[in-house]
Amino acid sequence: MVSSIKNLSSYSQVSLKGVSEKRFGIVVSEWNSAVTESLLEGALQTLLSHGVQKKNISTVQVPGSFELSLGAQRMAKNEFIDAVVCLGCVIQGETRHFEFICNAVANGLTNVSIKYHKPVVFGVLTTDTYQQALDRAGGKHGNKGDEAAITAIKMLFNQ
Ligand code: DLZ
Repeated sequence: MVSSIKNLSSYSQVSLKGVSEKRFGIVVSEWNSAVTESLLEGALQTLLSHGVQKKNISTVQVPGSFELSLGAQRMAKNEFIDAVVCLGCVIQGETRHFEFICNAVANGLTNVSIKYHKPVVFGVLTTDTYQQALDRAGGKHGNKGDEAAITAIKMLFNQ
C-alpha cells in the first residue's frame, strides 16, 4: 500500500452532479490519534473540495479500529447517510492483536456495506511501523484519508 505509486486521489470532478446533496458519515478511531486525525483532516478536505457541504458530513469517534464496524453500522442504518468512511490505524506489534483487529474490521465493514447497500470505505492503515503510518497520513506517501473520501465518492457516482 504505497500511496505515491498506486493511489485513488486523482479523480475528475466532471460527473459529480448532485454531490452537494450527498451525506457522508465518517467514523474515526481514536487509537493512534495523531495518525487518524490526519486521515480525518484529509478525508474532510477532500469531501469539501469535491463539493460536499460541510453540514452534510457527520463525524463520530470510536475508541479503536475494532469498534469501526459498530460505528459504521450506526451510520449506515441512518437513512439520511449515503456513504460511510471509516478511518483507523493498526500497527503491527508483537502479538496477534494486529491480525485479529484487521480481519475483524475488514469483515465487519464489508458486512455493513452489504447489509445496508451503501459504500462503507475501509480507510484503515495497517502498517508494520508507526513511521509507515505517518508516511501515509499526510506524509511522503500521501494521505489515505483523501483516498478513502475519493473512494466513497466514486462508489456513489460510478454506478
Ligand atoms: C488493543 C489494540 C491494539 C493492541 N492495537 C490497536 C491498534 O494498533 N490500532 C487500533 O485502532 N486499535 C488497537 N487496539 C484497540 C482495539 O481496536 C479495540 O479498541 C480494543 O480491543 C477494545 O475493543
